[in-house]
Amino acid sequence: MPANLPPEYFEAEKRFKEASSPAEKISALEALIATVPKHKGTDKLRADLRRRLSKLREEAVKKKKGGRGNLYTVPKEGAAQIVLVGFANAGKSSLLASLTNAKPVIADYPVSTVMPLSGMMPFEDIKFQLVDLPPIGNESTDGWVSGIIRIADVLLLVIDLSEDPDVQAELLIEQLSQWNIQTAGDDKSGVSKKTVVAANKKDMSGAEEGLEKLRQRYQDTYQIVGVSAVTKEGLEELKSVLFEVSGIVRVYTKEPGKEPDLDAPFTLPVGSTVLDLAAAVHKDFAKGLKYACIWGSAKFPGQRVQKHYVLKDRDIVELHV
Ligand SMILES: Nc1nc2c(ncn2[C@@H]2O[C@H](COP(=O)(O)OP(=O)(O)O)[C@@H](O)[C@H]2O)c(=O)[nH]1
Ligand SMILES: [Mg+2]
Repeated sequence: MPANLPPEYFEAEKRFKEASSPAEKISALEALIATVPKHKGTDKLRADLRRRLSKLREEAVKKKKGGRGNLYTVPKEGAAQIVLVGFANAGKSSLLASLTNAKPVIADYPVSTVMPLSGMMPFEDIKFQLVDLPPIGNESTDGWVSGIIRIADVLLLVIDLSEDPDVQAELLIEQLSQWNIQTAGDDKSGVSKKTVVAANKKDMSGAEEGLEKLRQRYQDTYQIVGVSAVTKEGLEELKSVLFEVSGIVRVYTKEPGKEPDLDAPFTLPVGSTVLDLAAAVHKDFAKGLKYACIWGSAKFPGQRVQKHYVLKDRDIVELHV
C-alpha cells in the first residue's frame, strides 16, 4: 500500500467496502480509483483496482446474460457503421459531436449516454455512420451494447490518455473478448473486427507519455491515432485511418457516351469485382453484364475488362449490358 494516499482515498475505500449491490460496488470502486494520485508509486495499486473493477463489471454482465437482448438496434447507413467503444468519460460522445452533426450529451459524470445515438461523419466524398454507445461495463446496458458492437463494421476503441491508457485498453479488449468479439487477428475463428484506437484527450498534460505507453504495447496490433475531441487535433488523420481500415473502395459509374457521376460513388468492400458493382447498381445488370470499360486502375483510359476484374478505389466504370 503506497504511503502517501490522500484522506479521500480512505473515505472512498470505506464507502466501497460498505456497498452491497453490484451497481453500487462498481460506482464506489470507480469513485475510489478517481481518488488515487497518479505517479509511479501508485501504478500497482491503480492497476489492481482497475482489475477488480473489471471483475465486478464482468460478474455484473454474467448475471444479466440471457436478459434483454435487442433493446436497441441501429439501422446501418453510409459506407460503414463505426461504433465508439470505451469506458465512461473517455470522450466517446465528445468525439461524436466533433466528427458528426449529432448533438450528444457530454458530461464529466459517468453514464451520461444511455441510448445509442448516431451521426454521419463525412470523409472526402462519402459518409460513415458513427454510433455513440454507453460506457462498457455498465450492467444495465452491456447486454444490448455488446449486441450492437457485434454487428458493427468497425470498432473505434476510445481511450482516455489521462487515465492509464494501456491498462484501459487491456481491460476493454479483455471485456470484448469475453463477449466473443475479437479485435485482433489471432482468434481461432479467423474473424476479427476491424478496429482502430482513438487515443483521446491528447491536449491534457501527461498525455504524450500515456500515448507512448499505449503505442509500445499495442502498435503492432492496432492503428493508434492520438486525438483531442476538444482541440480537434488528429481528427483528420483519424478519419483517413478509419477509411483505410474499413476496407472500402469508391467506384463511380458512367453511362456510355456520358460524363461519369462523380458526386455519388458506390462503396464496395475491397476485392469487389465489376460483377459485384453491377449487382449493386441493379440486379438485372449483374445478369446481363457483358463487359466494362475502366478509367483509373486500368492500363489505359477506357480499357475493356471482364466481369471478374477487381476494382480499385476511385475507379470509374462503364457497364455494358
Ligand atoms: N481535455 C479534454 N477533455 C475531453 C476530451 N474529450 C472529452 N473530454 C471531456 O471528458 C468528459 C467526458 O466526455 P464524454 O464525451 O461525455 O465521454 P463519454 O462518457 O466517453 O461519452 C467531458 O467533461 C469532456 O468535456 C478531450 O479531447 N480533451
Ligand atoms: Mg457518452
